[in-house]
Amino acid sequence: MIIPGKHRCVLFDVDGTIAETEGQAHLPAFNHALEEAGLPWRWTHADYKRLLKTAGGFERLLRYAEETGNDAGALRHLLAGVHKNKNKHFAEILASGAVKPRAGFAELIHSLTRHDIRWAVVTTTSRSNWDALWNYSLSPLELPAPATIVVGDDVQAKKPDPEAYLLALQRLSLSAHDCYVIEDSRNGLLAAGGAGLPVAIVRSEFFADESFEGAAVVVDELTELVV
Ligand code: XBP
Ligand code: MG
Repeated sequence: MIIPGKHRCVLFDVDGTIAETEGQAHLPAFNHALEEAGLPWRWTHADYKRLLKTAGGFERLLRYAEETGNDAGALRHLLAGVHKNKNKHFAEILASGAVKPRAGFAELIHSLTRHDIRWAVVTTTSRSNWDALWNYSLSPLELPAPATIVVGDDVQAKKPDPEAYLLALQRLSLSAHDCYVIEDSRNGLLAAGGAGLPVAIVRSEFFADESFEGAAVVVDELTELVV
């Protein structure tokens, strides 16, 4: 668990951890963008659960193209446009106020602040998606700003590669044993674990039944991590 006096920063994953953005915003935004591109693909909840094993929305589209027997290389340009449009629709959904942070998120940040523990963001989603979540869902909470924000645009390799976590440690000038990670997916656990960081898993809509072997603790809600 998070230990005041020992841990100096808690690194938060975004999608599924801070808010249930995958089901509430990314999935409907993908389907909207696919429709607007004139593609017949529509993703069900079950399709998306499987596709989420691939981190990165663009990479997810390429994988689906391959799986369905399409020439992913030939579709690259089209799918880059679909991905951009998906993120536009994602921001529109967030702007509507439909996506709230998970229960206990603000309480957890305030409890960390009381113990002089900072918080940071380590996600491989696009920068624009983090900005939308911050502007529309989180800024009304009046939280202290994150110590650093690492997004997908900052790295070459997305989770489960540890690059995003290693970059966060470098920016924070902290070592792995000074920090603690909260993630919701196996890819996130592998990424943080690969950087030598201890990880708490908070179960989320799409990843609740994944294997979390190696996690320090697995909880259902962020409230259980309040210090
Ligand atoms: C979450 C993801 C992201 C989002 C979509 O990454 O896999 O790809 O589903 O975001 P993390 P983009 O677990 O690091 O938050 O479309 O911007 O890639
Ligand atoms: Mg996640």
